[in-house]
This record gives sequence, C-alpha cells and structure tokens, in this order.
Amino acid sequence: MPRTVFFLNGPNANLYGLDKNGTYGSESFASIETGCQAHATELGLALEFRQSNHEGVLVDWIQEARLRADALIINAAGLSYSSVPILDALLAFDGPIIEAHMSNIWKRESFRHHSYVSKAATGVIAGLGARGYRLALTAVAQMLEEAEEVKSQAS
Ligand code: DHK
Repeated sequence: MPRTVFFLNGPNANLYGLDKNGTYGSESFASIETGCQAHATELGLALEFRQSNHEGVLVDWIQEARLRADALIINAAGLSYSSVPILDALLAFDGPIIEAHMSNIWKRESFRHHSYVSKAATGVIAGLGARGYRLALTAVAQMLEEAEEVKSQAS
C-alpha cells in the first residue's frame, strides 16, 4: 500500500508565480502542485497537496493527517511565525514532519527568522524554491522506507 503524505500550504501560497517582486519565482502554484504530484508518483507516495489561507483549516488538516498520513510536509507561510495552534497540532503528529519554505527565510526580514513550526519539524528546507518541495518529498520517502526497514528487522 502506498505511503500517504500530506503537503499543506498556508496563506498566499496560491499567489506564487503572480508575486510582482519575484520572491517565490515565476512558477504558478498549480504547476508546482503538478510537479509534486508527478514526483510523488515516481517515489510511490500518495500525495494530498492542499492550500488554505485559514489557520483553523490548516489545524483541521494536521489533525486529519494524524489519522491518515505517514508523513507531513508543511509550508505554513506567514503563520509559521505566529501560530501556536499549528505548532500544537504538529506536536500531536507522530511521523516525520518537514517544514518547507520557497525562500531563504533567514535572508529576509528578522520577523521571519523565528518559526514555531520548526519546534515540531524533523527537518527544514528553505531557499530552494519548488525544487525544495521535491527534495522534501524525496526525504520523507527515504525516512519512511528506513522506518519500515527498522520495523521489519525488529519483527
Ligand atoms: C512563504 C510566505 O508566504 C511567507 O510568509 C514566508 C514562505 C516564507 C516561503 O518562503 O515559502 O515568510
């Protein structure tokens, strides 16, 4: 059975590619999703790629991931720096969590340097644009495979 990965995107991610100052590159959000879906298929992962501008919706999806997902990739966007509810929901998730950002958040304004999501994340990928999203998928596929191997050796 394929492993399920939730890839959750926060506020304004739907505007990627339309951003006038080019911080997030020229690729549209829909095209980024298509690339991630294709890569997930290559990796044998079932991918749920979602975006919301609403904190509570993201919290609901993280709680849904507890029941349905083996790993979680999240770009909480601007909510990364403020959302204790998202952090608390992530802390209740059992599998690997990758925090992803399109831009290098540490090269930007200081208010982007402290992410609550990082407190729950297994690892962080930032500054590599949509390439980083595909690397995050590769990383979780490897982590899930390794966990599977450890489990089968123990049994
Ligand atoms: C995306 C956003 O929308 C910003 O609010 C974050 C993040 C950075 C990104 O790089 O993907 O600060």
